[in-house]
Amino acid sequence: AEETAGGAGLTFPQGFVWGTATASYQIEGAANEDGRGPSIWDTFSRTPGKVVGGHTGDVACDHYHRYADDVAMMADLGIQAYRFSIAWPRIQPDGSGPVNPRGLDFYERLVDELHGHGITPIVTLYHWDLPQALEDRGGWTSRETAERFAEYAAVVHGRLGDRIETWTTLNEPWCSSFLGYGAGVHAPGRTDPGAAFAAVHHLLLGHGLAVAELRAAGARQVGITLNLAPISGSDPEAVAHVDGLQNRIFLDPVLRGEYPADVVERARRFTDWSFVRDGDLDIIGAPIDILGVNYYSPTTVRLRACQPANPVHPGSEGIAFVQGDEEKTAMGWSVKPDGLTELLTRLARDYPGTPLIITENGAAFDDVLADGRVADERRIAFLDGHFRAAHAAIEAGADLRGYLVWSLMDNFEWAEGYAKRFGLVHVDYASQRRTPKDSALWYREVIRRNGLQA
Ligand code: GBH
Repeated sequence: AEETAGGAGLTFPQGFVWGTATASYQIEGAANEDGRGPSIWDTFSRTPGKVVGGHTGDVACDHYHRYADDVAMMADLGIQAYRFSIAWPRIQPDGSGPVNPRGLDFYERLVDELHGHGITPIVTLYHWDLPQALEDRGGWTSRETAERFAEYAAVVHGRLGDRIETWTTLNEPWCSSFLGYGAGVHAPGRTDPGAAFAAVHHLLLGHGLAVAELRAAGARQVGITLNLAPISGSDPEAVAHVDGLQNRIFLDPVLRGEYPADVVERARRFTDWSFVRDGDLDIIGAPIDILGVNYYSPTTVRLRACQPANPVHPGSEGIAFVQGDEEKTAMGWSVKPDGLTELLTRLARDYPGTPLIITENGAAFDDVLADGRVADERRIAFLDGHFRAAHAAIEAGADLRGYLVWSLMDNFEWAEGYAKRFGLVHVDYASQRRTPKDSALWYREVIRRNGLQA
């Protein structure tokens, strides 16, 4: 597995962290074990028609039982850091009140196993598996959920605080709000743009309240992960609309303590913003130590009369989302490594002073396992291109500290079920056998060299 995708050799800064990422509902399985309560993704995935093939996370990669082998496999692959998420419904089955110690036990075992193999754990406190009991009381449209989230964060820190350096609060609140409450393609499957904006605010408030709890408890490094994308197009108004709803509605409150005025105006059709209370933005804008960036592809927009609104972008009537003839992944997403350079340099320019880490980047391709091998040269080329793009951003001044590839292994790809494979490691769901793909062996070399071979 020595093939490289071409280009000059290059080396990353000393101390640059290479790793992989996963999320609880996508890999753990054991949905009904050791006192775990139901989450919105259990409910959603069991609702006919919501997930391709009717797949659920009931078994997934069975990581809950196989975590020790999975950690050993990561160590074999030279992985330096592992980003995983904690399932809130394992810790508080009802979303509040009594703590389930067996849930905490699992993550303590996982973290100890990682440390035992010299792998740095990076915790995500919320990667979309909201306890169903909280959704039944309004979910993220309710202010109460933000308060419960901060309590949950404190509970987790109470058990793991002495062995975790880096905490991130939320994964991709854009997906939770606009896909979950606006477009209904993710759990909880609501289709109300007004609810999506309320969810945005309460997710951000939950982030801010959790940051305060983590700080008070002495957490060393605290941040949030956002899915961000450069938006381009010839019409500035269309670009501002989509950039506002995709990027600035999260970046500005977290890093500047304010909602962008144009986004507030654009959303007035759907909400009067009465859920924003005095003092909330001070809480949300409290300093963070690191910004997690998830990058998959850029977005290009164009004005087109009579174009109906894209349900994931409220108010986007007249704006068409266009794609060129560039390569697409199995998700249909454009392969555009340059977008990553553009995104990172924009963050360094518009939001200076916050160190960055890529908490997710990767791709699904139609992998074939044959004779114990997956020759996924397209994934190698994808990663090679994106690593080069990240390096270019560092050269241009972006303070990028690390790179976590999505994903360690094939897993439950949300509404796409198990049909889409993002892993560096192939999973045979019948046998639960793991097979490192060629990309995993190539990545091991990248990590060993801290860079790319010519
Ligand atoms: C992440 O979300 C999640 O954090 C992770 O759990 C998930 O498994 C992984 O990515 C892969 O999906 O249609 O070309 O406009 C990804 C968020 C938002 C990225 C929508 C792609 C649309 C690209 N995605 N975006 S396009």
